[in-house]
Amino acid sequence: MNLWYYISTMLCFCSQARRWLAVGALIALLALIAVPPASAHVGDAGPVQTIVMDAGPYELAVTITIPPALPGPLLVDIAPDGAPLPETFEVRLTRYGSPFPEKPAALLSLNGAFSVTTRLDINAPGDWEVEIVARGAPGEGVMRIPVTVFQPPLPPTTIPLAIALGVLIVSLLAGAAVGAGGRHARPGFAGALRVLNYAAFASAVASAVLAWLQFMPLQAETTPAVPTYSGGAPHINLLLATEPQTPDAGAPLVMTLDLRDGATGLPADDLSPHHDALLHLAVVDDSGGFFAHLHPARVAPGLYAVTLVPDRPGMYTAYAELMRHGGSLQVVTGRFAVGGQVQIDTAPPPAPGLGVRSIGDLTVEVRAQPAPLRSGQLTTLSVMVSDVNGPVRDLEPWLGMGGHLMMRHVNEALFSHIHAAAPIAAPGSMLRYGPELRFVHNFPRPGVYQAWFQFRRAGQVITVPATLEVQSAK
Ligand SMILES: [Cu+2]
Repeated sequence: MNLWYYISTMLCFCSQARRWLAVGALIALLALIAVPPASAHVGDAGPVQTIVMDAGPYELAVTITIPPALPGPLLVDIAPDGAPLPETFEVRLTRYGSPFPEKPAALLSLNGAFSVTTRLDINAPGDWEVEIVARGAPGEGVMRIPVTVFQPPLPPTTIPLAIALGVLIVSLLAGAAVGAGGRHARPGFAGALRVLNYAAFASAVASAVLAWLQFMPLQAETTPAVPTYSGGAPHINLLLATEPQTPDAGAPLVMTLDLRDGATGLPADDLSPHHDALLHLAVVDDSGGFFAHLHPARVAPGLYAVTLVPDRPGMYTAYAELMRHGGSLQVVTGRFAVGGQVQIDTAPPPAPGLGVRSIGDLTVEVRAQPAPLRSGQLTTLSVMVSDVNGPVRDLEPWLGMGGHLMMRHVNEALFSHIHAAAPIAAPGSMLRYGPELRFVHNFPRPGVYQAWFQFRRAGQVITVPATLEVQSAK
């Protein structure tokens, strides 16, 4: 008995129930193939992305989850990241570049919760924008987050596979109908059944081969491609403006950052999230006494806005750290002037050097290894954090990191942003850090550096300013 005869006999005499079961399984497989997965294009960090933005008076951490298949729900989770707290949120969705609808897709109230979540229906791949309007007693804040829902093109084997599976289903169904009621033994029916069995067997083999080809390359390309530029994305020019144009110390000012493509001059609206934000902004006055680490809200394509209260008159520098799709991190700067008087009650004294200082109810020791600091050598700077109960081990991730250190040289155009040498935390992680946070750096030049160590505890971001004197290399 040859193999072909054996298989056709098996197919011929398999029970009707088994045939129907096989048809059901094939239909389920077809449904699976018909819905290709969608995935995030933003952040190169997978379908879940947290974005921190300062929208008006509120700092909000928004976690967006791209649907795994289309159509599907886009999950938007909004968590205030400290006081003041808004009371309500309006959430709107639109295609990128189209006006937002008048009527919000969701109206949410915080009501004492840590966060609120809503689902927005996404029915097509491409670029979208999510608008969040936060309202409360201190006022209103707006942010607009660009979201790209990526849908990979169908593999070339999809249509042949669907045809092979279709032939398989039809031949099995026809075989079930022809062979019903014991007719498979009758001469005319037996011949037809044999032909149908051959068709079923051939299409089953073709389906198996095509299915293998269909799913193998998908596993190799789980990360969608991001648009890249030949030779890297052009640089960004920052146009900085303040409202009022000549702000006073002690009064709020609204800073707008207009980002333009260094080649075309058009708005640069392809920022890739990095460290939980599209844009990290450090604002420092020339004395180094004022420091703010902010995350301006995107309000329009390439346009970001943030509110801050400078505490002393003088010249200020804004360092904007950003990353374009297909580019690497870059820092662009802008300058602005503040008038008025020093706010004695809020302006902090000059920052101490290495050693112990008190910050609120914490004792923080700033250390350097090796000491004294010298340029051109690998140096570990660290903060040792303790409170009345001893060393602190419950420092929370902030922007996905255990700690941040921003530094600049007082006389040179040197700005650095260093992260603590510690594990990176995923959104919602329960990872805790402490008591020591270490930062590794190589000072390129001797001189005086202004430094700000930052970490988070009990939901509050703590800033430890320090003045570091770096001697010449030996
Ligand atoms: Cu930041």
